Amino acid sequence: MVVASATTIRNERMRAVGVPVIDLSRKRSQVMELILKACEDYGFFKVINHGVPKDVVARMEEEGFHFFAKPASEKQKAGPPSPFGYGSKNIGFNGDMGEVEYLLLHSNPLSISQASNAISTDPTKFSCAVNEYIEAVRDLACEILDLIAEVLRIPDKSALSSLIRDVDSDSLLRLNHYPPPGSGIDCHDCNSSLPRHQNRVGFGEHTDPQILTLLRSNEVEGLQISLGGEVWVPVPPDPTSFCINVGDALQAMTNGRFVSVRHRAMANSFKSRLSMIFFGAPPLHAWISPLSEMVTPQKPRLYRPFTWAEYKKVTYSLRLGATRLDFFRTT
Ligand code: GA4
Repeated sequence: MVVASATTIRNERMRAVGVPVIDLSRKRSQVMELILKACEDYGFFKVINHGVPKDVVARMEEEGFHFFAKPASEKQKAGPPSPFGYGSKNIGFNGDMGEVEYLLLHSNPLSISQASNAISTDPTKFSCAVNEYIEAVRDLACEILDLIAEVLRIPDKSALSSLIRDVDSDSLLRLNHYPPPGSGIDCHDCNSSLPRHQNRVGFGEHTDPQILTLLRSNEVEGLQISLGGEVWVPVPPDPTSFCINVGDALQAMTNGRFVSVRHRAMANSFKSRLSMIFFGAPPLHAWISPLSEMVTPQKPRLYRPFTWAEYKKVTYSLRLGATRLDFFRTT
């Protein structure tokens, strides 16, 4: 008799019923358990009834589409994205490329207001939309992190959320625009056997370095999550929900109990895809280390303590798809 492993059962469940969808308006205790399971099994889930106002999302989306519709020469004026601003195709500093153009912004209001001048002809309107959006998604991220702290029985219920609430938090906002093929930023791999529109990697596979990521996209598909190997699960687009994923820092703090999910974005659609992604991060000087409640004689410490600044330095020295947490393992 062949006995299916827990991983096989988990993967089959995901393939059969899709990604976990958690209704945040349900009973708190139920929501907590569902989040725990999703973070342990996949490091990924969707939330509905999340409380982020529709008009806040709509204003941010409108600003995004307005910017990306500009001529390339106008958009370049808001670049390069080192560290913040407009970028096209180049991701990071080590040669990673994708069929994507983007705006990378720090969540700090001062940094947003400085960046806005080169991004919009109405910088006040742009920065208001960004600040409101960040405030709303940061609240949602904190609510989820408080539920996580509670379900993990961490005595300080704001131990996780306080890191991204901190005024010095290094949280980021990224707007990724994946234009349809033939729209100017197209680089087809001629050796590929796949039809022209089916193999365009918008943003290559990677994990997010931060604590928690909140992604909202328009009605165009593209996001996929990895179940290991070459098994990719498409996440159906749903503009009313947020996709949440565990980042490397949360994997380290939970001593590997939660998994930082590998994901990628394809740019195969004939429609423009716009995703708006909040990366909840600690301040640069904050220490990341497995929480004492997560370390037991049966589950010894997997990662050595490190500062967020140290982690970022390693992250930016490596390629997009690197498993950077391995550099911080104790064994
Ligand atoms: C992935 C998650 C975020 O988009 C990001 C990315 C960053 C960048 O685009 O500058 C990185 C990538 C991301 C991880 C590895 C490094 C850094 C590009 C890259 C090759 C803003 C982040 O924090 O890490």
